[in-house]
Amino acid sequence: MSDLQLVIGNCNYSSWSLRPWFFLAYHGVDFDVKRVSLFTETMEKELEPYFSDGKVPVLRDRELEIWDTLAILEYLAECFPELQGWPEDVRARAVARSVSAEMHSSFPDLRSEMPMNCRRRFVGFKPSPAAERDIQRVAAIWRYCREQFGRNGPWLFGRFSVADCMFAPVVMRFVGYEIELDKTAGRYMDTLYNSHAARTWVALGQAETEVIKEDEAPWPSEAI
Ligand SMILES: N[C@@H](CCC(=O)N[C@@H](CS)C(=O)NCC(=O)O)C(=O)O
Repeated sequence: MSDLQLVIGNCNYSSWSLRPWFFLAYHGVDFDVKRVSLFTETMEKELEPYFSDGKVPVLRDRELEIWDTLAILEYLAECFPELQGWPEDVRARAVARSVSAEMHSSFPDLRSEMPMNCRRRFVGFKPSPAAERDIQRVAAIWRYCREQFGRNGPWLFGRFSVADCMFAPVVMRFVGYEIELDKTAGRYMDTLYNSHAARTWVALGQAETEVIKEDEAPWPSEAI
């Protein structure tokens, strides 16, 4: 049993859960997972012992509980300095925090129109103008980070960082809703989606059988 326990929701749907899980899985950190089935009768009971107000993800480090994605990622970056959760350069780090905070607090139309659904392809999906604006903003962020700070590797800031974890669910969405992007953003998506951690998460989602009706976009889709 590990000192670290991460409480997550359904891998297929829980975009917030993916973020800290991705950090731990990418780095091969030893941690236990407690998975709860979102929006079921058992969910409330299972989350009762936690202080997080009925939401996932939650991280437990022995007796300490941390909730809310960005706070969990900040904590992990501090606990494992050797993993360099944030870029080393102060300017890159400031921008990494800006884009991570923007991801945490913005893109309402993208979120509501394109719920994460790792095991399906929404063929022919057409975003509304508002969601299209969110999509273009995300693509611009990826281009900006890659062009300004991405020289030392294929991730947003070269090396893998918390910022990549924050955008992982958006990559899942863009793949699922078949969103076409420019070359730079497209290459970044390939890097993330083809990483071992992302492939593992998608496989976990595919193996799940629960269907959350409210999280299914009203578009024709195909299973992958
Ligand atoms: N801002 C929170 C959002 C967490 C959140 O909304 N999680 C969803 C699952 S993806 C949840 O637990 N929903 C259950 C509910 O709202 O009752 C974070 O960053 O962790």
